[in-house]
Amino acid sequence: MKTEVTELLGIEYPIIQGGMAWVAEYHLAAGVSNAGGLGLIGAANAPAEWVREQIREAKKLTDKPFGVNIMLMSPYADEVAKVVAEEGVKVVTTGAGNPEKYMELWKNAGIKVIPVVASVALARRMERCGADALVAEGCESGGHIGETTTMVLVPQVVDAVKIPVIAAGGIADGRGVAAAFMLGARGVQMGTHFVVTKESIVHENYKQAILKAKDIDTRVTGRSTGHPVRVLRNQVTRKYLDMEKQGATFEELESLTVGGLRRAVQEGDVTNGSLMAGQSSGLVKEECTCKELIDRLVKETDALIGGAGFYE
Ligand code: TUI
Repeated sequence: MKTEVTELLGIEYPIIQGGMAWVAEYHLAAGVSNAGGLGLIGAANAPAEWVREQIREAKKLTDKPFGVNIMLMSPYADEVAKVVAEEGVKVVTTGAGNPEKYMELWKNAGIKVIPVVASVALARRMERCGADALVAEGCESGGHIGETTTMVLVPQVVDAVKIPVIAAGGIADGRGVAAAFMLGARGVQMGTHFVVTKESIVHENYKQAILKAKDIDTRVTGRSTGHPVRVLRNQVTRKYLDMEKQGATFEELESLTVGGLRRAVQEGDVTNGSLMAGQSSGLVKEECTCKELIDRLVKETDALIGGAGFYE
């Protein structure tokens, strides 16, 4: 599965792990990188020194390239942007914003920069300011999402830019990977299935909730506030969506979900916590190691399109 993305990043398979808040810490990132993909540490809303520590711990577990995802709405984004350059991180992905102001710093540090985009407009802008590749993330994804599905976003982004495009959103098996290649992607990013791996430190209750979820079990909260977030439905999403319908304010809605992702990940609070997960939850059937998952994805994809010239 040699593609422009494996060449660019110096990895074996063009499979990237999403930079999920609270979930994507160094054990998972190293697990994915050691299995031949690209693991990511999710900086999320964490302070820069936490990110520095995570980078140093990941380096102890793997000699392979790994990256850091910077969530641009974080109050610590400026400091984290400097830490990744200081620590010699090879790859940065960004989410939830426009990383333009950091581009020069990262390029000067030799970092490969891969912004996550949910629109053609931002894709074009990122190419112009020097991005090495893009993740085009459809709204099937978990967490903070855009408006457009993977099926229609990916080919439009592919048509709009010359740099390689990595597809994300709704991909959890070899059929999804093969489909992404046919849409013109040169790699995939997956989050939800990596939550349910042996290396993932996520609470067992959260993993079980993804394993049990069916096709219709996610909800998007926050459309009314301009911060749409896809999560598994539970007691708190029911209340949240009711309150949204009744015109609750941003502050009232925030008070329902503040700290909810941490409670779900660390304490296993699946009733009142925020279980960010994509629509691919319904495709996730069992927990396995990162290596088992990546080996299976490669085998399934090869059986579908190996030799058909889609990787080039
Ligand atoms: O960033 C993500 N997914 C995330 S970030 C996150 S942390 C969070 N926690 C609680 C509430 C809200 C967020 C959880 N999941 N994916 C990448 C992504 N980026 N999806 C959509 C976007 C995006 C949206 C608008 C990127 C840029 C943008 O506009 C930027 C601009 O200036 O046009």
